Amino acid sequence: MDIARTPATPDGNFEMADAAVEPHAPATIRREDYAPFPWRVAATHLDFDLGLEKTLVEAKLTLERNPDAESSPTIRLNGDSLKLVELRCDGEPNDSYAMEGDDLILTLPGDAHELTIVTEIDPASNSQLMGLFASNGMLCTQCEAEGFRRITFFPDRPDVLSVYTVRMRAPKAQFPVLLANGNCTAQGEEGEYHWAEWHDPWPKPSYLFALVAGDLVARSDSFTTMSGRQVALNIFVREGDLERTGHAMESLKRAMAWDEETFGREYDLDIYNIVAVSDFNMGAMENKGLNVFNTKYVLADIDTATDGDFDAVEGVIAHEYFHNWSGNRVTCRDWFQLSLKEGFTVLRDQLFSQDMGSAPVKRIGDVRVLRSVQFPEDSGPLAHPIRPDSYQEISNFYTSTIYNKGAEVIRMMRTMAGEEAFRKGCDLYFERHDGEAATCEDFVKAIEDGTGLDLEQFRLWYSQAGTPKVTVALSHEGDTATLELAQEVPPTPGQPDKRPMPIPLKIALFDRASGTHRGEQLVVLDSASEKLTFEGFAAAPVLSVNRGFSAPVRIERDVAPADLTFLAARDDDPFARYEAMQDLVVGHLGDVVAGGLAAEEREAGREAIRTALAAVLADERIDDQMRGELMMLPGESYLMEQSLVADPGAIHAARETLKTWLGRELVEELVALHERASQAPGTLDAAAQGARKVKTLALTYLAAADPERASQMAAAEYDGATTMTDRQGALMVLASLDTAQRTAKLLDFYNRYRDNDLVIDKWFALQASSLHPQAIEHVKSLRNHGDFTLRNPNRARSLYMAFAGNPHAFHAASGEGYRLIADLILELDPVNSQTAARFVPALGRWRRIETGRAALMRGELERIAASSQLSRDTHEQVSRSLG
Ligand code: 0A1
Ligand code: ZN
Repeated sequence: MDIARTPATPDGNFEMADAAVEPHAPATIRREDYAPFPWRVAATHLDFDLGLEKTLVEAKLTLERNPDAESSPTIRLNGDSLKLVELRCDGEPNDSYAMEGDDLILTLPGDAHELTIVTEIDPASNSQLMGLFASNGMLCTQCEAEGFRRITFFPDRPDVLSVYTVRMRAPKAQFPVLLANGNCTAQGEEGEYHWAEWHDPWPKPSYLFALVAGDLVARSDSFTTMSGRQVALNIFVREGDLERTGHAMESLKRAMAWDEETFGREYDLDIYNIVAVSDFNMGAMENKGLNVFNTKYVLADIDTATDGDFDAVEGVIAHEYFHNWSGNRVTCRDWFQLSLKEGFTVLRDQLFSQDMGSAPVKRIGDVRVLRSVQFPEDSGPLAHPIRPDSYQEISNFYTSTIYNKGAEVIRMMRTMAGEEAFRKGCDLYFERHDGEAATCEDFVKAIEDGTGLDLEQFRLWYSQAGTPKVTVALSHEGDTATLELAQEVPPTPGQPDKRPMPIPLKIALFDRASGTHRGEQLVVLDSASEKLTFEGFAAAPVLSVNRGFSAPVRIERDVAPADLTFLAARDDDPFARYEAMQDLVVGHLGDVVAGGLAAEEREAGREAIRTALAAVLADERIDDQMRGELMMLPGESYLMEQSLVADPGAIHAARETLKTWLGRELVEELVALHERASQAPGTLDAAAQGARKVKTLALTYLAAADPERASQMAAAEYDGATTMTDRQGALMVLASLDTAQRTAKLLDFYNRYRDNDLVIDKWFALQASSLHPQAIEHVKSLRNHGDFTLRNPNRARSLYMAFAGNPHAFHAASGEGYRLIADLILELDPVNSQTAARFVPALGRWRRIETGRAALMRGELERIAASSQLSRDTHEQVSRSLG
């Protein structure tokens, strides 16, 4: 059907913004322009005639005017790359519509209409993996954020909620399983075809729609909810993968029980389906009653998944399940509110994982991710508040800031309110907004009303970007200890001036002699600076601050290395202990990189670290999981964050030198630890997992100190491994060494797992992230490996994300690493723009890197920007990065 003719009247959904932009610059969508949609879609009936290359979709929309919105004579139905076959209004063919870009604009005279829209799509050629796409012969959808418009014309915005009924028809042999949201209400056969009808009684936005058709098998189980309802649980996978779904199923049941106990949330359908798909842009998707998962977060057994993979499966299964309330029952009014569902759901999954395993180790891991990913984002050109004010492409805002900082912001409210009061606030939020599309403000208001906290000033955490810096100084005179605190929120793009925010800091003052304190206190710093006094300290105490990482801030404390050594050995808060250890190393490496250290100063600095690390290795009061955390040197990305302008080469060299020295100094202790840990069984209990963790860490120190010996040990460990954790750990060590064992074991690993995509992803990633001097060459030749493809996001990321996160290779002084990533972005962009755009931030950090490298990084960004074919995703990220 051809494109029509009437002038379009825009309505509703932000589209007035930036009307007069230059042809190349995509429009900017602004939060302040929000207006409710003029129409309601009371019911949506979808009829799919499914085929890999050709699928016909008939959509019937029952429309009525929205009394809460400004009336409009037209309706805008979003579309993206759609072929319109037929359009009827109230049963009559209609060709008086207009196209505005890919959107369809129709004039509707009455108050209620029924629209019938037939579209044709080609799932097999959908390499963007948004909308309906084919993966390994199955059909599957991804609609968040704006994928539904690639299926049919629709008001594709989260505040338009509709009740969906879906009918699918497909060749039975090719697609024996037909799934959609809600409950299956009817099914039947027609010769070689069969059909199924699904109905979801819960009104939902289009981004939660899902459909799956394929040759799949399921692991089935059931869960009885707190009110006694039976829920059928199914995890659908390809036949050969069924055995690896046990952990996911157990995780799901644990998550369902935990959400009842901890948040009082019960599941609300009779069936909960999960489908695993190998081609997927993200981790997983919370579609109502039909979660779609990247196989990476479903499949796990001890031979093919590491302990970390097991934890990740549990965490992501829980995350998607928790969305059923925080996201689905209460959804977002618009995409600026994304953190409303994501920040809250991340917090919920973090608390769940804390309860399932070691809480301190989980907390440390979460903080490590925040600091190595979110902090750099918050101090670079892509910094944005957890509730952004504008965007061009919403896919670019699925960021660590929205997710991880969003979770930290809610966690702070919980810390200030206490667990019980926080729960009351959450109950109130769910009660008030069930069935609605809500805002971050609605959430804060509910927490405020439910807890009694005054969150007026706290709301700044939603509107101001940037990681606050808190300066801490403790002085002592007579009987009094004085704590001086000051905060500074740095300028970020578009936000030159900031106001002080409430920063909840848990603190304790330790008596040096006894190693005890008088109790933890919560101090809320809500002005630019503050002075607090503490009486009754005859001797100067040692300050432990931001315990448990109670606020997502950067602490600058003027503290003697001796105090850090004290805290590293004695602090009763595990996070603070970890933090002291990190600070000790960060301080020393910072001094080394800055240069000018006298030999004795350098000696004293590393001696303090050696003493602290030796104590950690010997400490019998901590378990191996925690020991592993304390053994880890701060990552290079975090170290680079410490200076305004970083020299990645110098940081890498200083860190490697320290690791080598520590490995040599503590060789006996490390070998003993390795031996002791090697006795642990290949089981999944916490003690065995901890043993595996310290075993590999000990090897990494030894590899730096004595490569030949470590190579022998790693090869033996590889050969004797009964778990993927050990096998991968040993291979990781070998991959960084230039020894004959490296080649032999890499080949063995490949041959052993050549039929398992997820494990072959590890094989690519290990080589791309190795410390080997020829890592760049390896990546170049792996690009041409027969198993490499850009069409599978997991595979593309396994090689190139691992490489972009490998500082010594990515930041090679020649600029070759930057070129490699820029080439990748240009090649991947037309195939899968969402995935391509996710590589841009690596180059976007150029302002924080020394001038020589910065010029090379910038040059590559300019080369990308010069391409006339860029997607909106990549265009936005590149122009912000150059901006
Ligand atoms: N809501 C999902 C994340 C997600 C977002 C976009 C996607 O499409 C490419 C897929 C998944 C979550 O938080 O789990
Ligand atoms: Zn989520």
